[in-house]
Amino acid sequence: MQIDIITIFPAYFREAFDYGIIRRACAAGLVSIRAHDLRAWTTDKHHVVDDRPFGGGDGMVLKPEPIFAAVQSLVGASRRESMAAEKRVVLLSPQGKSFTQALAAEFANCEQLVFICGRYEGVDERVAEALVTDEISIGDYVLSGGEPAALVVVDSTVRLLPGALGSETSAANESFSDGSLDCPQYTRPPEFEGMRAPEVLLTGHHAEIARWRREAALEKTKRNRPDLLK
Ligand code: 9D3
Repeated sequence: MQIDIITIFPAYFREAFDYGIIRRACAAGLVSIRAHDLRAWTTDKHHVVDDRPFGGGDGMVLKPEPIFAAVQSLVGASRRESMAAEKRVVLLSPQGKSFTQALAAEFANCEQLVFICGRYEGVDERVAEALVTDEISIGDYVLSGGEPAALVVVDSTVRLLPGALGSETSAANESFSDGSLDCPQYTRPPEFEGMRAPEVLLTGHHAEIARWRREAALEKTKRNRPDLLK
């Protein structure tokens, strides 16, 4: 898989993929991830990527020309209809659809993902209208730009690539695929500052441990994420 990130802050991503599962996936050749400076696709002397909004208002809007040129050079097309189904052009924006595990699984089946990181007050809407296949938000809170959202989407997608996870874990048997959260985990010491790990976990009684874990996971889900049980 090829992943290209279009941003005015390429250095933000410098070490972001150098850790853990994502690093292993890159090293194994499952994916190649590159961050590109949007300014490389400007044609004016001062490499201007933004301009004032038509109709007035505060802040600046990312201009369409450098973004269309960037996608044309990275994908080989600058209209959504002329792109292969296995290529997706993703705009990270507060106005997007909510990102979900199901969409991460869809992205994991693609051959190329291009992420456009918004900044300022927004991105010229012709980008969303004609170029982008998926306009995505990662949740209902305000970020200062699309870059942290791109990290989140890339991380959750790349770990789903076949071979990215060790054989001990499989993406299929994770939380969010079955509608409840993971159970609480404990490790040594059995008592820490007066707090004991649940005795049942120390017994080696596998059937009782499994039952305790199911119930503890359900309790935790009721308390922290009742929406998952509805
Ligand atoms: C809706 C807020 N806008 C009102 C004028 C201003 C604005 C806030 C934040 C415009 C851009 C941004 C930058 N955020 C993103 O680019 C972004 C984002 C987010 O803020 N929250 C959740 N997901 C995402 S994906 C990209």
